[in-house]
Amino acid sequence: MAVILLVGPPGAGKGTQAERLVEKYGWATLSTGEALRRHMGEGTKLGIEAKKYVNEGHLVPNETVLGMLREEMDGLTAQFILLDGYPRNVVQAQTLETLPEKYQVQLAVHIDIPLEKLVARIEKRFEERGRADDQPDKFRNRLEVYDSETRPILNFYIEKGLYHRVDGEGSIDEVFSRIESVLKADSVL
Ligand code: B4P
Repeated sequence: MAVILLVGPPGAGKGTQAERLVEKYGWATLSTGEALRRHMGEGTKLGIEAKKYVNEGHLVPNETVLGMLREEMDGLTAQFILLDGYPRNVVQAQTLETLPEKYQVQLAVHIDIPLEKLVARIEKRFEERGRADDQPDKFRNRLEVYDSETRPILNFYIEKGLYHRVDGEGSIDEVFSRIESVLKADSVL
């Protein structure tokens, strides 16, 4: 077992591409955003705590997310785990390195996309699904948090030789085949 990270700004398509990879290759996926939304929907203690941060477009405290991540990861058995939305800052990236060998990162795939494209996608998703954190002012917060807290993890993985950039513009199929090329080049596929 090994971990493949999908990294990118909110709305880059991490969740969308993870779903496609799971469908085609039968891997496991774990989205911290989805897991937090599930806890929020079920009104668990963790969900009530997370809601204050998620709905404002802020990051949930590291310890809260880590506890949830460990719990979710321990139930997975696939050859690869696609981690979508974790790590979100350098401390989370360092924390991931302290987990057992089977949870170590083999590859960090950065889905890179210009800001204007993200805004259009999220506006569309807000109209369709009404996610509280997709409201324009909350979404702006999420982009700022991405720039200040999450972007630095790209360098963290560049320095470790695990970083791969994928152009996130174009159709879902086009982005998917670019990700497949990266995975083939790294002998994951
Ligand atoms: P996430 O759930 O991770 O954010 P997301 O916006 O859903 O990102 P994703 O890139 O997955 O977008 P998607 O595929 O849906 O996080 C939400 C919140 O949870 C965070 O703000 C934070 O509060 C909290 N959180 C999560 N992880 C955390 C952590 N580790 N630590 C602390 N807090 C954490 O794509 C977006 C839209 O674009 C979709 O509607 C999709 O249909 C569309 N789309 C995708 N690809 C497309 C393409 N190629 N062309 C056109 N449209 C496309």
